[in-house]
Formats: sequence, structure tokens, C-alpha cells
Amino acid sequence: MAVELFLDLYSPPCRAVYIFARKNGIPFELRPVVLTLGEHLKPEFLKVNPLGKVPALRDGDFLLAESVAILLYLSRKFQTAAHWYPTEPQACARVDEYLAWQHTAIQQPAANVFLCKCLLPYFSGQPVDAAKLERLMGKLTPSLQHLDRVVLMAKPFLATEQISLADLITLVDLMQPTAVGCDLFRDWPRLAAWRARVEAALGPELVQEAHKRVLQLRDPQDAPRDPQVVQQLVKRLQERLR
Ligand SMILES: N[C@@H](CCC(=O)N[C@@H](CS)C(=O)NCC(=O)O)C(=O)O
Repeated sequence: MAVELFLDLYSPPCRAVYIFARKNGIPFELRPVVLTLGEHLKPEFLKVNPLGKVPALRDGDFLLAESVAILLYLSRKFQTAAHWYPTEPQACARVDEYLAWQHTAIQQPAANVFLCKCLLPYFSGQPVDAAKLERLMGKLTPSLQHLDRVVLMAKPFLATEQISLADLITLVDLMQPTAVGCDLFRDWPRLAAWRARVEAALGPELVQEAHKRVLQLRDPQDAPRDPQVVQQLVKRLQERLR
């Protein structure tokens, strides 16, 4: 049986896994998990990932969570082109270094901006907390500045001279706030040029297809009708953004 991927393309790490699998012709069965319906909190999915988060992978009886681990597993299992995750030790270490850094420097703060601007107000019915949004944007700024003024001054991609997992994972993360009106590329010209290079390397159609859901859905139309699920989602969001 093909590898099963549990994804919601609303989620950046899910889009990274989806784009990687599609770009590399990796056969997979898509198992949609709709976050806005609370499907990630249902017992069936908690058997796949007890943390209740997507993406997740099932390969036979092997279960795996965390986008970076999933991308590395797929790259090894399907022996994808070396530029994604180089075999040369120092180039490989550069990708590892970046992947370790991005989790707290990019993924978390970018997702928090999106949750504060879009999902929490949608589910709670409360207006956007402007002061909180500004504080969350402020947490992302030093990382964007580092990428624009240091990393991309030295090379065309984030870890090596070619596109790697580092670029893929960061593109999808930066698209999340951008999709809801916080354009992270506007003030950073090298980052904007890098985005164009990454999209060209991945294929603009594939990038667009993967981002269709988040770019079109300012309001999650498939939001849950069940007030208990809404309450559960709001609680999780508030705890995360505290
Ligand atoms: N570090 C994880 C992040 C996973 C994650 O936080 N996924 C989010 C969607 S982007 C999720 O499932 N959230 C649901 C929740 O926490 O309620 C990864 O890279 O895979």
C-alpha cells in the first residue's frame, strides 16, 4: 500500500509535505483531516497522531508526525534528488542547521500571526486583537531581517546554492500570514526575489494548487456547526496565543 499522508492544505507544514510528494512523484494516498471541523481531535486521528496535529504519515504500521521528520523520511525512502537534502556532510549540516532554526524562528511566529489575524477571530466571534497581532508580528521581524540581510546576501537559497527542504518549508510558512493580508515579503526585497526563485523551481502551478485553500478562504467556510467543537478550537487557539 502507498504511504498515507494525513493533511489539511490550510496548514503550512502539510503543504510542504504535499508539494514535496507531488514534485518528486512519490505515490501517496491523501487522507484529508479538516482542522476547521476539529477532525484532528477525533479519536480515529488521535490513533495516528496522539498530539492531534497534522501533518502525519502512515506507512504500513509505521506512524510518523512532524513535517521535518516526514520530509526526511520521504526523501530517504524514495531517494529524491540530492539537492533537497544533500549527502555531502557539510551541505547536509547546513540544511539540518536551518531546519532546526526555522521551527521557533519562522514556523511558530508565522503561524501565530495567521491564527491571531484569522482563525481566532473567526471562531471566537471577537475582533482581531490589534496589540497582540503587532506583538506577534514583532516576533517574526528579526528572523525576516536575518534572512533578507544576512542569509540571502550570501546565497540564492536558504541553506545551500540550490533549492532544499529549507526553502520549501519556509515558503509555505511565510505564505500563511501573507494570505490573510500581512504581506511578509513587501519590506524585504531579497526575500521577495527568493520567493520568486523558489516558486519557479517548484513550479508555479503546483505552488498555486497547494495554496488555493488558504488563499481563497479568508473565512473558513467549512467551519464546524457543533458549538462544543468550536469551544474546543477556541480554547486551543487562546492557549497557544497567550
Ligand atoms: N511542528 C509541527 C507543527 C504541526 C502543527 O502545529 N500543525 C497544526 C496545523 S499547522 C495543527 O495541526 N494544529 C491543530 C491544533 O493544534 O489544534 C510540524 O512541523 O509538523
